[in-house]
Amino acid sequence: MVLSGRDKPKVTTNRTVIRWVEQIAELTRPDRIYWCDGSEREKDELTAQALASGEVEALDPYKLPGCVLHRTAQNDVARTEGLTFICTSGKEDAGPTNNWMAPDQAYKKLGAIFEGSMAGRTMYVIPFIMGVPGSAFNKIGVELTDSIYVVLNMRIMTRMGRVAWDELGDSSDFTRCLHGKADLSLDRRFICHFPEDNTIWSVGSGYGGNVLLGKKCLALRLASHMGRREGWMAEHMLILGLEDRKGKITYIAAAFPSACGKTNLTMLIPPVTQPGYRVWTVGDDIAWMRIGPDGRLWAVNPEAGFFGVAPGTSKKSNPNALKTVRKNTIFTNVVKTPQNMVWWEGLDADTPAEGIDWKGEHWTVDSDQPGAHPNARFTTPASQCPCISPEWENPQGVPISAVIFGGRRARLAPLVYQSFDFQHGVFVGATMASERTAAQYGKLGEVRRDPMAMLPFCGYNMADYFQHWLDMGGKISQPPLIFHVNWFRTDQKGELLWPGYGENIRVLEWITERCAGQGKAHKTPIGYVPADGALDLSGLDLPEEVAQELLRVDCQDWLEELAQLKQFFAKFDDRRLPAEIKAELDALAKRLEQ
Ligand code: OXD
Ligand code: MN
Repeated sequence: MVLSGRDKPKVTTNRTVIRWVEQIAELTRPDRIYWCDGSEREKDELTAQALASGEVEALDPYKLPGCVLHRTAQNDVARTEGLTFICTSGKEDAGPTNNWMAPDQAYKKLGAIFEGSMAGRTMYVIPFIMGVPGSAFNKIGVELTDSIYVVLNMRIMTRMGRVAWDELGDSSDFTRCLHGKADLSLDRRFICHFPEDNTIWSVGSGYGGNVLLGKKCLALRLASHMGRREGWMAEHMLILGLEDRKGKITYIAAAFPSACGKTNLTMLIPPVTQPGYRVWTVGDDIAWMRIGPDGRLWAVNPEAGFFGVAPGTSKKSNPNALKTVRKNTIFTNVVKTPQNMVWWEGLDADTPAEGIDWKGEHWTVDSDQPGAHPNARFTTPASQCPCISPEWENPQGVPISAVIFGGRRARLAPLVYQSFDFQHGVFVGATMASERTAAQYGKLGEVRRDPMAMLPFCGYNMADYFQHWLDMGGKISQPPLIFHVNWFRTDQKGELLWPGYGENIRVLEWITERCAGQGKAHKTPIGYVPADGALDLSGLDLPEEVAQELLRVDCQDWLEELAQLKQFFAKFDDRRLPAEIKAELDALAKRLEQ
């Protein structure tokens, strides 16, 4: 098919892009093709169209200027990991933790669903940059989609439009991203990644994590693959700068599973008891890290916005996020109040007596159903965040002094511990686990192993991924220190022991002290925990026995954990699993037995 008339692009002359768009249009047969330029006028026009079609709804234009509300289909509210595939020629290259489909079979299967699926619809062509324009870290993608919601979200989450066409020029080096809503049925929903072709096809969903293809699909699944090939790392990590009382900023990258508080931690406001500290946000979800000329690891946030979990976001948990979302934000699956404001469980303010819930139905505060979906989201520009780091768009990134791994463990893991060295740190990351949250389908609360919080996002065999971490460690002359945190330890009654939120600064303080060669620690079989008195607990009403319980390492519990770890690692081909991981397992067993 050759594009003609209004379907012809005015924004690019890139032959490879045009030929590919023609090819996809032949398959999906849209009524028209719209080439995005990223302008404000385009945003206004598309928003007006989306309002007219009901795809988004208006909110109070004075209190929430530039904001709209969207509801997904009821069967389409989270990432569908069971329908997400890595399509490499060899099955073993996807590994035992990914779903795999042969590339030919995947193109055929999804091709049949895409066929004619855009008839009566517009296909939007969205060029986007993951990374900062002009940075050597950049990757460029072009997403074709039949969803205006996707276009409006991609405007916030990426640098898109003319800036991306300019950056791409005539190059054929871009990720080919195809998304179609098709009929949104679960049995015709697939999210397929083709690392060997730099291609992503996603069909049958309208949920952000499945359809904003720059985010999880490109910036993690494909990028992790690219990073391995090109010698860098794509990680599911927030990036923050912690400024101390002397004005020194230490940059930290931290991996937590989805919906475990990355956005809250990266926007943390220290309590009044900890004056002089300040947290600067660089990113809340993804870090691309390379070795700099100084031998340190430098990290860039490739995104331009936050796609954060709304429920639980409150003045207490994250006042900076609430300030960020006051304008130019897309709210998905939250409650709409009669005043055209938004509300969600855990907002702890302005609770409406009634409203329209995430399903679009009348809802009252006495309802036994939540008004907002537990995985309701806000999509908001990072530039609006009050604590955005002045370095967040630095094309070189920021130097990382510490890496934190964390999970939601009611019992096992102490509040914080430090690995013995980089290799042991890789093992700590590889053995991460967390209780399941609402960001993915499945049973809530169940413990699942989630190495480096990358289980759903690693685009290749995780055994090779562990090896890549170890190889990178061998090349970084000034490696970051590696820590593990657990804000979620509970007592016998299931009550959280640690106050969390802003008080987490106390743990970050100890971590930065360790990075500066200070901060006292005590050696345990699993790593270094803060020595008595090393964690600043002043002004915190925490009984001594609770403080001790938070840092306790129970060898019996860890021996049970060890058995589960062995089971998890047994999933991998023994020849592929790095010897260093096996050595660390043995070493942990020995230390525990002693
Ligand atoms: C996210 C996720 O949306 O991890 O960031 O699910
Ligand atoms: Mn995430």
